[in-house]
Amino acid sequence: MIRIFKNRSPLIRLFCVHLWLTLTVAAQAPEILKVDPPSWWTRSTVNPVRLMIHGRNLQDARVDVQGLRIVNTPEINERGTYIFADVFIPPNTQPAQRSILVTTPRGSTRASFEVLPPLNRTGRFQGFSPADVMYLIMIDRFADGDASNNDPTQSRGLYDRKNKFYYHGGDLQGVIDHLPYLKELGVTAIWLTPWYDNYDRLNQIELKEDKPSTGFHGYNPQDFYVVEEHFGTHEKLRELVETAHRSGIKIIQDQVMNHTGPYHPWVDDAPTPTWFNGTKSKHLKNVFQTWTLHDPRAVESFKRETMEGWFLDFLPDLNQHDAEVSRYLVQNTLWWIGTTGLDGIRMDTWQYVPNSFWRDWTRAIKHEFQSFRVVGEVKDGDVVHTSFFQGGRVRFDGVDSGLDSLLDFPLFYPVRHAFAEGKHVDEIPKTLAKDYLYTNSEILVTLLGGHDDGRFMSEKGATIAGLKLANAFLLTTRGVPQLYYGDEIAMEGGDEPTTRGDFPGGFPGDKRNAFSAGSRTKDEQELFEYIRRLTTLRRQLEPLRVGALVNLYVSEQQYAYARTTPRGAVIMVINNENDAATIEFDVSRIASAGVFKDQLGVSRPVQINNGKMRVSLPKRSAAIFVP
Ligand SMILES: [Ca+2]
Ligand SMILES: [Ca+2]
Ligand SMILES: [Ca+2]
Repeated sequence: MIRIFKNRSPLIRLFCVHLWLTLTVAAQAPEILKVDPPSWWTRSTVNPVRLMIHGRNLQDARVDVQGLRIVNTPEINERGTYIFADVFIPPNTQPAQRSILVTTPRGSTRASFEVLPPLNRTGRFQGFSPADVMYLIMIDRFADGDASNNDPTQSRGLYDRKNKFYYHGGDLQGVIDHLPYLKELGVTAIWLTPWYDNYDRLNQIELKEDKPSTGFHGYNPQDFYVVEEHFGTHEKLRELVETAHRSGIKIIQDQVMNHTGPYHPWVDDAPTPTWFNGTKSKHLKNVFQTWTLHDPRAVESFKRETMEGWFLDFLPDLNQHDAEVSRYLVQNTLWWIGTTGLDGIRMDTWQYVPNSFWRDWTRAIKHEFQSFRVVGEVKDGDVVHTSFFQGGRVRFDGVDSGLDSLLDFPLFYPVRHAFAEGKHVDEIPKTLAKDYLYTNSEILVTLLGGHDDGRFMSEKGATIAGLKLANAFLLTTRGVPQLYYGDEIAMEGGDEPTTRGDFPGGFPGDKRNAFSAGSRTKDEQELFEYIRRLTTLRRQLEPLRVGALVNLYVSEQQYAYARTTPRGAVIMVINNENDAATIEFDVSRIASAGVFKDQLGVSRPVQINNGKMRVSLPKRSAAIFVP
């Protein structure tokens, strides 16, 4: 500046100073980059709604929303990059796009906020129950219904079907296109892996097999309010929920509240100083001492590395004790439900988030959507540990988390051992014997496969006969059965990347289409038909959905149990041995006489004599007996 002023006339100097001032002020004018949430509905239990306005030069800002009232003094962070403002939405507000005006002494700028009508509740926000058959879909790997989003402008170069760590093109349209297939299989609820917008670049932090990877799995959000561009749009998501509901299929959203992806903009510009537990350069690393979480003797500081440590040392751990974080996450959850009509949530990494936060979060959900249900992921084989996280009881920490359901990993491992590896089947009733530790074991989500474990068919010793037995057990025992996409056609994949293989026929250029019976192999077709038969029986026979589970007979490789209601009973017999077996057991509690017929075509009808049932089964087979 000084050099420019030298040897200039006073008039030119004056002009230069004026220009410099104008440019400086313009450079400091406020700018809005994003508003979370972008919309809300009238007559919500959340009112006022807390807006988080992200931008630049927001110091000393005043916020006005067209036709609505800001009811607090907005809080603004020191760097002037975030404003928190409470907007009140009177019940009779006309749904419309509203203009948000942010004014500072240096200028003003606008953004928009939409007031929506509340969605009609009929057939929406339904929750899930043991009457459902859930089906887990990894969106990117199921079906590509829209090739135009495979290599989007905002994230070029992340699509490569030959690379198992890149996007493969699967999307929400692909799920819509295959709803009839799922209906045919007997599915009534779909759990979709996270559809949040994940990072638009290669991940250079988490190398996979020494090479950069992508966020195709969905668990590394860069924006909690946007649908990933490889998967579709918010409109497409709404279309999926509506179409699924019309087919009698519910939608379960996979959410993550423990951490963000490594490239979330918050990492370099946190909305509050305590937004994360630590910072990118200084934080604890997660040590996964999860047993400390249910230990009444562990002091809080002992649990910190597990509760607040960053996963793998690079997934930024959100601090739910920060009131702004807590409020942001609660509203984010309600927004997805309230703007789409979805029915349930599967919550990732449940145990690494404080129970006190979950109490507030579950209360907020139930307050607005009474029938809604949540299943939490606590990946642990121990019932003592897992059951601690279920709600319905105040624990030693003085908190009832309010959590409805858990993924039943304690049952998952014995099921794999028995039916894939051929180990003793009695591990299953021994695990079920611990059900009293749960506040409600009937609502647990049971599974024999998922996206974080190798597939059933890749276990040592796995056979189609074993997989049929596993499905027979899963679809007749207590709980809400969850299938994993592709297990119904015996897909293989021994580890995390290969367990997430592409469904054959879901992608352009696939050699065959296993969605269609004519293209399935004999084994695939036999298994598909068997599972379809089981889901049909579960739908037809009330005891299989709501009956009490009663163990009738257990030996190393034979297991008999009943599902009973005051109106009827169904008796299951499983022979897990590689030889035929005959067993006899007492059923006097269910029937003293009469004939029971097998619904799976394995056993001849069985006559009950003096309250005893004698059953002969071929090797590795199961029968479902009804009077
Ligand atoms: Ca696609
Ligand atoms: Ca993205
Ligand atoms: Ca945490």
